[in-house]
Amino acid sequence: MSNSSTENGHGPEPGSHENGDATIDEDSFEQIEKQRRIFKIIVIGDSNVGKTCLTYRFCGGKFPEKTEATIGVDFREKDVTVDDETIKVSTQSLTSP
Ligand SMILES: Nc1nc2c(ncn2[C@@H]2O[C@H](COP(=O)(O)OP(=O)(O)OP(=O)(O)O)[C@@H](O)[C@H]2O)c(=O)[nH]1
Ligand SMILES: [Mg+2]
Repeated sequence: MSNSSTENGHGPEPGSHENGDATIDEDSFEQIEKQRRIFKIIVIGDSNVGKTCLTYRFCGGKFPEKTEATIGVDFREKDVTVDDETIKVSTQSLTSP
């Protein structure tokens, strides 16, 4: 089976999208490789016990001045390096029933 891009001895031009694949430079690829693991933390608890403050403090590094009751889900993310691997920690603070 032949491939039109190699039949004439020439491969695809660097950066070409001949095969429909988007090209990606090495740095970006390494970045994706390093960040591919995502750890998800779900915080559940009674109303007004500090769930939003806890995730805000963890992801933002400081305690919020004031908070309001969460309606639905409160998403936050933070990159954390563990043993030379950068992981993404995703927190979800859920509203209480
Ligand atoms: N003293 C003290 N107050 C806190 C602490 N954590 C949160 N609070 C206060 O508790 C109140 C409620 O905090 P939230 O983080 O909004 O609570 P929550 O659990 O997300 O509340 P809901 O979204 O309504 O379920 C706020 O007035 C905070 O300032 C803490 O560690 N110490
Ligand atoms: Mg909340």
